[in-house]
Amino acid sequence: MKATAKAHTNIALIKYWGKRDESLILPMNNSLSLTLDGFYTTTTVEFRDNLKADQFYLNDKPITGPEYTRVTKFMDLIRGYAEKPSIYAVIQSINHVPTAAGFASSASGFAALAAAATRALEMDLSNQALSRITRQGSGSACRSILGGFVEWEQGEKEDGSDSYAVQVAPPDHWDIRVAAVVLSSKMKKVSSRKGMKRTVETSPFYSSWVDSIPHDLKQIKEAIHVRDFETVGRIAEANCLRMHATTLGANPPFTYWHDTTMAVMQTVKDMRDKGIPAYFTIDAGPNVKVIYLPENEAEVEKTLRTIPGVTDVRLSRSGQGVTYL
Ligand code: 2P0
Repeated sequence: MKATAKAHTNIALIKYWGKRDESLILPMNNSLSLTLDGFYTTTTVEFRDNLKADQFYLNDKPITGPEYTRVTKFMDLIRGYAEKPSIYAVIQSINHVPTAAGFASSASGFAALAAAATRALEMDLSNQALSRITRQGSGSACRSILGGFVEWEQGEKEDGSDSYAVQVAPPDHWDIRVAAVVLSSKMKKVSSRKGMKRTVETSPFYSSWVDSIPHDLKQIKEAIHVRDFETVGRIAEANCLRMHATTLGANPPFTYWHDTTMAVMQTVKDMRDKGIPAYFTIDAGPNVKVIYLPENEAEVEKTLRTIPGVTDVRLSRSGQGVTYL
């Protein structure tokens, strides 16, 4: 009754921003991401007969409080699916996702946890079924079940049975790279969960955001298929800007951007003016991710490192989906 799984984080090129069902974690729109090989979580789940509750260790430290509650509630869900309601586990997670790099470790974290726990319970699930379960831990995590370019289909059903991730192209389809630009700024103030909820409930720009998704998705999938980098980058950047515009219309308004965030955005545009194809995207925090092609790696990294306020640049390639160790 023991299994270990490894899952990578992912970066959304078409963002997930807003839920239509908060408890089942059903999104308002489809999203599309690239799974990244550089940042991952490894989780071991071992069920033991003598335990009266789960134990959760993150990077070898015992975890309590809200973080523990979120994990054990997710384990309850998996126990429910397995029809084994009162068997508890020791969960050991090692995060290779630098929090400072602005990646939500929840994506790789819940993907690795779902994979390890269901494997330990010998549930033998398809990727589709595993993605559906993972989604209920954290939305973006359902995309990390698969490698390469991945689309999370929002689905229409109230029970969420048609809301899961599908692979658009495998990692070896296209060597496209991502630089995570780390800023010296502090932790974000509005969590993505609270930020998207406030935006859905109060921003008059929200419906325009949702309306814009099908066109972005159609175009970006065509461009991924033919490896048209400029179209992929242009759409991803515009989609990111539109997502962030919804937060400015929220009540109370907010933004995840800092001054250095905008300095990085400007530098990326300047690189393009000099003929280097690079595009930015930003999640629910101040850090910036830059997508570029392998032949421009040295120049992109060097340029990003010169920006005042940038403390680190971490490079990553396209990564694979969940694996079992
Ligand atoms: C994304 N983000 O598509 C978007 C873009 C942030 C901005 O998914 O509430 O941690 O657990 O479903 O998945 C972050 O939200 O939120 C996110 P929950 P999650 O990557």
